[in-house]
Amino acid sequence: MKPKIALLSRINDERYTLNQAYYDGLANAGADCIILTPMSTENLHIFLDQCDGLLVPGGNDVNPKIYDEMNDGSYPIENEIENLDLEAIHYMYENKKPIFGICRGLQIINVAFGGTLYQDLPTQTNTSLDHNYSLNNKAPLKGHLIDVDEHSHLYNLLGAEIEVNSYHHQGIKDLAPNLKASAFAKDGLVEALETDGILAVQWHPERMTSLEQFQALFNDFVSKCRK
Ligand SMILES: [Mn+2]
Repeated sequence: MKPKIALLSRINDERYTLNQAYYDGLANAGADCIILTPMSTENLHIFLDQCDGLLVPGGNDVNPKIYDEMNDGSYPIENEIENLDLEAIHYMYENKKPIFGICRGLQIINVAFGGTLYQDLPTQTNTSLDHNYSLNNKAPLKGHLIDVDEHSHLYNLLGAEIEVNSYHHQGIKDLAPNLKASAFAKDGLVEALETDGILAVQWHPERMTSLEQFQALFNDFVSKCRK
C-alpha cells in the first residue's frame, strides 16, 4: 500500500488553503496525502494514527507568544493553525513517525521544542542577505547558497554547498535543545535542521522539484514513511 501522509492546512483570506506543489512532491514520490484542518485534539489523533508521516508546510508567521515574546513584526497570526501544527508535531514525534518541515514548518518545529525565532530578519539582524529574494524577484529556483554539515543526513541528499530559494522574513534565533542545525546560509542563519525522525528546511523544495536534488528530499521522506 502507498504510504499515507498528513498535510496540514493553512488559512488565507478566510479560506483553508495548501499550495498544490506540496502534494505533487509527495505524490511523485509515491505517497497518498490527506489534508487536515483545525479540529479537536481527540479527532486529530485518530486521523494521525492512520497516517505514516507528517508534512508541516509553509504558511504565515508563528505567534511569538508561544516563545514568550511580544509581537515585533510578526504578521499575520492564525491561532487555530498554531494549535493544529503544535499538536500534530508533538503527537507524530511521540509516535516516532517521520516529520518533514518546510519554511514555517521548520520555524514551528523549532518553537514546538522550545526554540525561538527572529520575528523580522531585516530589522532584527545585520544580515546583508535578502531572505525574501525569491519572492521579491519571482525566482523560485534562485535565492542564496547554503553550506550543508557533512555529518548530517541532508549532506547525503544535497552535498556540501547548494543554492536554495528563499521566501522568508523570520528565521531561527535559538535552536531548540533536541534539534541539530544541518545547513546554514552564508550569514550564519540556520537553513535546515534534523533529529531522529525530523528533517526541516527553511527554503521551499516543493518549488524546485524540477531539480533532481530537491525532489530527492520528498523521495527520502516518503521512503522513511514506508518503513
Ligand atoms: Mn533563506
